[in-house]
Amino acid sequence: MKALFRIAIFLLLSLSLHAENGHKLWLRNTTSNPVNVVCTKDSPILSVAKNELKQGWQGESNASVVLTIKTDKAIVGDGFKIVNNGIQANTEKGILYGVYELLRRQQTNEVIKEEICNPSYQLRILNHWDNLDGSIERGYAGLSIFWKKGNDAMVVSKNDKLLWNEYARANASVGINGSVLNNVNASPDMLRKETLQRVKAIADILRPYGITTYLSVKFSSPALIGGLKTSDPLDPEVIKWWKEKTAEIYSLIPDFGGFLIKANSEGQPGPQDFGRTHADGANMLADALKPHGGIVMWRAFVYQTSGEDRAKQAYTEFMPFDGQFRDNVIIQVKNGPIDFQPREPFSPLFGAMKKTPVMAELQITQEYLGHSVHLAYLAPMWEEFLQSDTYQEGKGSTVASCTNGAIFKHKYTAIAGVSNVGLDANWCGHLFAQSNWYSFGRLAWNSSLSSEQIADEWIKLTFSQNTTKNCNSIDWDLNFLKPVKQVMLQSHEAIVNYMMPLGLHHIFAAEHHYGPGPWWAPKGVRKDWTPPYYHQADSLGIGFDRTKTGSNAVSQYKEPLHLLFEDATTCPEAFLLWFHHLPWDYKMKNGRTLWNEMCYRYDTGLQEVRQFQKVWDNVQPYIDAERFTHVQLKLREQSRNAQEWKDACLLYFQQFSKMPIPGDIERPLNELDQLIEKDLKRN
Ligand code: GCW
Repeated sequence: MKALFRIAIFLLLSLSLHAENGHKLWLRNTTSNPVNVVCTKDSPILSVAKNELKQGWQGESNASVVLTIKTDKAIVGDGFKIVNNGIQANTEKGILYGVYELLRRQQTNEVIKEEICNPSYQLRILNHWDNLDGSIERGYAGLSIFWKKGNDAMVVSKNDKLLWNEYARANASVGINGSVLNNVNASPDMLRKETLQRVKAIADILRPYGITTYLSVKFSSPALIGGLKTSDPLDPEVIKWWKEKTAEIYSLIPDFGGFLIKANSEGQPGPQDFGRTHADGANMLADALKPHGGIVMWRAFVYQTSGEDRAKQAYTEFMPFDGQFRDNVIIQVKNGPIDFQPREPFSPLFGAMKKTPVMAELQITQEYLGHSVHLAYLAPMWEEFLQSDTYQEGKGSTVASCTNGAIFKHKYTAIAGVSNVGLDANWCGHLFAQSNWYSFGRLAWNSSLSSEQIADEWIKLTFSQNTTKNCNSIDWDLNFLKPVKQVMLQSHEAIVNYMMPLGLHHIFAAEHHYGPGPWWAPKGVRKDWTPPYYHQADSLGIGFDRTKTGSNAVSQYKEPLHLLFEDATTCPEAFLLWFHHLPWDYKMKNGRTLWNEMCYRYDTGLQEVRQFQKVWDNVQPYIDAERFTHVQLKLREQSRNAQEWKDACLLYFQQFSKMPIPGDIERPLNELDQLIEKDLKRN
């Protein structure tokens, strides 16, 4: 019996050792050649760099790789230079990033030539919306890797350390150099002594990978945990409390990065509660951080129940303060003016705030893009955003160049991504969601990379062809890389098509932000949280009029964009119903009516996902069984969801359009009332 038991354990163990559960992310080279690393200096960061070279060297056996820290004006910040026998940089972090770049090029068979690589943004930061009880707001990959509930919540285990180490390594490998460890809907308990001890433990593990630790803080902390009567930012006691708290943090974490704040937004406290302004609040915290070299990232995600179009409010509220912030305050602005919708035009604050550094907040976690069920490669969406021309300083004033220091010279340049990482074995819930973590890092490092190149790299690193038996590289490129890349590149647009084509937005059912709910408008819920507020469908037509006959949000954009968006005939069709309310029989550029075009778009989205299923089934011979099945099942669910999106939206809007669904597309399969009922039950 005992022997049998042992054999069973052995079999289980060896199975789990070979399990391909995606935990290794894009860092999966298994064999390496011997290499001689030459570096005269030593430090924790340099040790990581040396080890990575030894573990991952794919170049000539016994080659010498020289790591040199030497000031060179052409190298900026933590940039580096690939030289013929190694890496040169101004800083240790530069060496680390150079090493990862070198190894990546070896693994993906890219050219390795003398070249300087400088980062687009100095600060490349992940925002974790992780709560102290271990749950994650808008997280779809399990519980938090940082926090947990229970009596041992603050105990740092061996496993914790191992995981944080792996997490740090993954970030460093793509150039991410900062992590905000907790939710912007922050608990005041974050700043308690016991919690800060755990923050210190995390920071100690992240540091050798060049990652700076930041925290989200609650504005009312002085009153909530400091025993003060107020949290008024101009009150001397409050100012003192923040100074002392900040000093306490720095005594534990000398290289602490600073605070991220959501204030006077969605019920969070802020300076306005005391009759003060965003500038008063941000500057008070900035003054506390300044002596230690820390920064404040103050979010501009604000909208009140004032009745003003939600899309206009951040601009209205923040523009008057341009130039009034300390130089260590950065205004953090979501890519679009509403809220991470499948597609939005860029927020008009980009390029408009000229005297204050502005950083973009992207959402890596798929809150509005099918959670971790739908395959959504997000780099094309971010590329579209970063390359959008704001025209603020003339043609070519792209969002990227307005935020990366190319146009406006501020002390800091930064970009943030809301993380999709959790305790799931594969970190991100969906295997392909890993590509979004990867892409965020790559774009933060180099905002001009194309989404195609990033997809190419990620596929090569993640599904290394070496693991595929009996397959040569031409075969692999043609029959795996190419079709899978095509699916990735098409995936975001497919979702836009079956969820919210032509500029429609926020028509999700309820709070989960997952399934369709153009009908959803329960009594008592804020109007600007309900879909009818956004789609405005009625017997006359559909869409949100943001022209001068409507909310005039178009006026927040600089010419020639203002006039371009104002006129339905010049407005890009991708944003048509974002800016216009148009009749159902409005004539599109291709001659179809608006209603017919909507029908075709919804159907196209669905057909695209059905196509993705076929592509994936065809690549089965090139991939391990576990990852194959994982994606296959997800795609099946996505197809069913896409069908529901199409049916729900077309049948619902048809009640207003009173027009038939064009005869050549597949008929709906679901009944509208059943979809509504299903949605009600779910909530
Ligand atoms: O997108 C919305 C989310 C909230 C989130 C908020 C924000 C963290 O639905 O869950 O809260 O935005 O960005 O502050």
